[in-house]
Amino acid sequence: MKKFTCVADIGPIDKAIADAALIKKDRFAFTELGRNKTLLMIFFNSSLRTRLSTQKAAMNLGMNVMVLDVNQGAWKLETERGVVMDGDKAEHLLEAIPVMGSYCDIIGVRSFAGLKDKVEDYEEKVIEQFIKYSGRPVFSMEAATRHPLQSYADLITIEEFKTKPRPKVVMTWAPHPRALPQAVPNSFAEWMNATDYDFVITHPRGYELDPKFTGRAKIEYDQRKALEGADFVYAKNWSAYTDPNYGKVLSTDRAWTVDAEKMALTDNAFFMHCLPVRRNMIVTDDVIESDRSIVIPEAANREISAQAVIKRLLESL
Ligand code: AN0
Ligand code: CP
Repeated sequence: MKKFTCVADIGPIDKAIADAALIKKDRFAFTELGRNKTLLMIFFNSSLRTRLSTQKAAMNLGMNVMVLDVNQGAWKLETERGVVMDGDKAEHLLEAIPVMGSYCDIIGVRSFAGLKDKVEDYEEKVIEQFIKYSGRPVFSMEAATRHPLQSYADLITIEEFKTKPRPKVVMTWAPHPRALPQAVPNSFAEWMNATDYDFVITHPRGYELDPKFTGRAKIEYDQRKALEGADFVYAKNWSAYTDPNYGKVLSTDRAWTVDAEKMALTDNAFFMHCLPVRRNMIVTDDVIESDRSIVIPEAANREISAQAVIKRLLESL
């Protein structure tokens, strides 16, 4: 595997699940693989889980790790070609990328959608430039349209907790005060569509996602109806995708908050969220603290998905 930005890169889903299980059994079984190899993690945006779990995963594989927060201490980067650089940006991404590539063997990039220009976001301009110009295998630590390490961890978590071969998984939109990217829901949908689970998406009208990601999912606008009989409830906020509202918050209606009354409609479902989560906007305290909430094991599986991905990239060097 030379890059990891989407579900297609990981190949057969059963193999991805088996790889993760193998790592989980003994995460230190491959410490020689990464010896004298360096991972560079580049963050254009904040992170808690991705930063720590990916670094830990690389250390489990015996790698050295460097982390750069581009917006803290590095030169401000210009990303457009043809710009007369007489403003506050001191360096161009087109030099910065190959320079960063020269110091490492593998690169992880976090670069969220700007939510201003849909075409630019959905072209994945930043991570695609890293793939093109770094000369190194590149993996996404959440790019503009997908968060595949999260979705892979979500898949591992569902596999661990499911009690029937074909669980009903419901992804529900929930309110949030700020505009968030569609990367997490796009990616979750893409990975769920690679399984044979019964997959349902529910959201208010106007929050339709790109059909390229939602694929075979059933779209149900009535949240209560969608939740009936669910085995897993996956809550997430996202901003509008469809024109002319791209990147906008259309609603903060707390009638969509996941609470105990909604969870009672499910088949004693597990509650999932990628975190960070805003309590009593997305989910109530009692639901996230309940014994059906699996947000902590879900986050812990980020170490496993990252390790499975970095292992495959190391094997390709
Ligand atoms: C980000 C998002 O929704 O994409 C990261 C989630 C992993 N969330 C926030 O910015 C709160
Ligand atoms: N879930 C997730 O990616 O969390 P961070 O933004 O904290 O990395």
